[in-house]
Amino acid sequence: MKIADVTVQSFRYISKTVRDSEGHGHPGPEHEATQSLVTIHTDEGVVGRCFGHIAKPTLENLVKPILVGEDPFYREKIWRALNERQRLNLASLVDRVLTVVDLALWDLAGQALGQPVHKLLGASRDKVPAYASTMCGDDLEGGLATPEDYANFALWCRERGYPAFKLHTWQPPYAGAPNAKRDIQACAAVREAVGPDVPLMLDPFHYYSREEALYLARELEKLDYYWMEEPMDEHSMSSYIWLCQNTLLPICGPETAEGKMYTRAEWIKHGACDIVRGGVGDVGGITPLMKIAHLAESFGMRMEVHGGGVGNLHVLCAMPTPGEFYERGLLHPFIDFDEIPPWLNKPIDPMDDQGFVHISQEPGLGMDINMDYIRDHLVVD
Ligand code: LLH
Ligand code: MG
Repeated sequence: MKIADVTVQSFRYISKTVRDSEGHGHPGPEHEATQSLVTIHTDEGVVGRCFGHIAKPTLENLVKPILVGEDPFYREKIWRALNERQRLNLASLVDRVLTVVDLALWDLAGQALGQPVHKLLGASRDKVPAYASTMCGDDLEGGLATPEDYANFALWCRERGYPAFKLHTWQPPYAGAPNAKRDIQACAAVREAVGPDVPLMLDPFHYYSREEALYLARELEKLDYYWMEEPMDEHSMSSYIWLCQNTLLPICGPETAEGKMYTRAEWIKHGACDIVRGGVGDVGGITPLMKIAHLAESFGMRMEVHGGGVGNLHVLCAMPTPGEFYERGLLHPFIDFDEIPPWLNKPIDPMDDQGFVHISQEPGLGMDINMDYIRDHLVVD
């Protein structure tokens, strides 16, 4: 089997999420937005698909020359070629392109073999407990504007079945943000509301100073939080080593630092995290994320997966050691996260009332795509 072509279809949909000036998502007025579907075609008619975008020049000049004519089962070879080609093309061949290609190749393999991806990886489970992961704080009345709002929303999430809860607190451009004391007020209000037994996590402003991060950590120790992630710029690994040495609170990272499995190896080796982190979108796909999972296993360390989506769910169902939670969100009191997007016929991460997300047993990534919707809403360039 050989790869014959790679195509990108962009289509319109109505979004209820808006981005603030720093790029964080919040509920907002309905507006038109675009989504894309990447398809890898083979000479035998089998295809692999993944949602995500590849810009036309990157597709034509970098992706297709590496993929077309190649055996689609040679995922390692293809991933390595893309990884090497990034060096002189950092602005266009971004990690997210590697992610979408790698996920589409895993989907293709599953379609060809009639097996779901987590079973091709070596399955370890078929369901994963989720945690409710909030959007960042805002100033919307009844939204996530006050510590009490977080507490009320945590109670709602517990009712919905979520066994654990993570706060993303306030970030610029919101007035008064960042403010470590206010973050702790929200964390304390949530702990007070849900009681001592619910695992709670904090993901605050990502550019606090060492002293502010340590203040947060020491207060969260008192509130018996389960972990904190990314309170400082992750490019300063020394700051994270320092933080880990000064607190008993588990520090989870790196999340957004570039460098794929190489960066995660350095963080583990230097004691910059207690729980290692990565998601398919951060590290370039399922192929490198499984390497990080095995790295974590080899060091007797936990890995917590960043973000939701089918790729992360398959990795979570194939990880040898926990990976305790699936990050479900980002959630907000004004948004119905269980609403199925129009380009899918079924949800990709259905959660039961016990808080378990169940993986699809259909071949490949297991997405039930509404191709009619996509065809009817194509953006023609
Ligand atoms: O900054 C944000 O909007 C969130 O932190 C977001 O990146 C989210 O994906 C995250 O960090 N989850 O853990
Ligand atoms: Mg995070």
